[in-house]
Amino acid sequence: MKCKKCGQKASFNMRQHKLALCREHYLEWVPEQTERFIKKYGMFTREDRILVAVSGGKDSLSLWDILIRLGYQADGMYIGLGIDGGIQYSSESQRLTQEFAEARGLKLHVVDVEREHGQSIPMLAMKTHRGFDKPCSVCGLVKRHEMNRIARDLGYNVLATGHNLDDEAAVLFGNTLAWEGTYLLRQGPVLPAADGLARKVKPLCRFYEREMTAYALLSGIEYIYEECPFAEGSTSIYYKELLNQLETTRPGAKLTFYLRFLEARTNGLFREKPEVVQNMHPCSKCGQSTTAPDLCSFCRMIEKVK
Ligand code: Q46
Ligand code: ZN
Ligand code: ZN
Repeated sequence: MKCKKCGQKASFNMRQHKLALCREHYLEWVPEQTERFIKKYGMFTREDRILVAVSGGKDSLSLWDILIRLGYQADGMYIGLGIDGGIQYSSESQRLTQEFAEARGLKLHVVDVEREHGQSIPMLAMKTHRGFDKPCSVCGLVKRHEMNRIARDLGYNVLATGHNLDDEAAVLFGNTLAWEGTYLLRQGPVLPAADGLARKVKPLCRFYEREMTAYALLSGIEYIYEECPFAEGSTSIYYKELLNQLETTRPGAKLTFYLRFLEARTNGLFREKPEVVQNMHPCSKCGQSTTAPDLCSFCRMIEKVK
């Protein structure tokens, strides 16, 4: 297999794009494509202050790397979840993230959930009885809340996450199985800013997971290979496996599924339930917008465990 651009031996082949590239051209191609998606979906400009949520995994570190290469103002934020024991997931991912930032002279904000709110994610999950064995719902709530809080307090207007096509297709698959209109409407490359919450963007949403793995490996980014121990057996991993089977027999199926959805969404196929919009108001404690009567679900959880 030869590189389509220079004719040298290709390092990476993308069946779904009918494109093979050498290392050098692959490392050019990924940022070029990212820039194209940023413009196409109107994600941000070089004037925006971007906060990248970094977990120490290949996607978020690659995203940060790409945005810096492209000349955007992008700082990082790492949230310490306190998920240790066994593979020391949190401490190891934090170490790799800090090393990544130091080696490149980048600004990284580290938020430790336990130091900030008195409880780690596993402790919160246990005390609230929300997922004794799987703290993922608590974890998602905390991560969302903390990202919004840091972006607001430190004056970032854009929040970028490293979700790739496999992530987005799996979420889409789940939401489609249940025809979750409100979720479907809110899923996309850009979620506009609203009620003091920063705009949320996913610049990698059109890259396959294996494309991002190749990018991280070929550019020599050191990332945590292990997934969070709680990810094992999750529904989203099951959906990813199903979609991978489909992709094997029909290369490009995942991308088509996602892109056609974006088209349908733009064409007004999904609508938000009117009551959701009407009931939005700021939480009386933290000020983030919520549909709950007084405190948002994050603040209610923190009150409960106190
Ligand atoms: S970090 Fe948190 Fe994930 Fe671990 S506890 Fe679940 S949600 S699996 S992306
Ligand atoms: Zn080449
Ligand atoms: Zn609140």
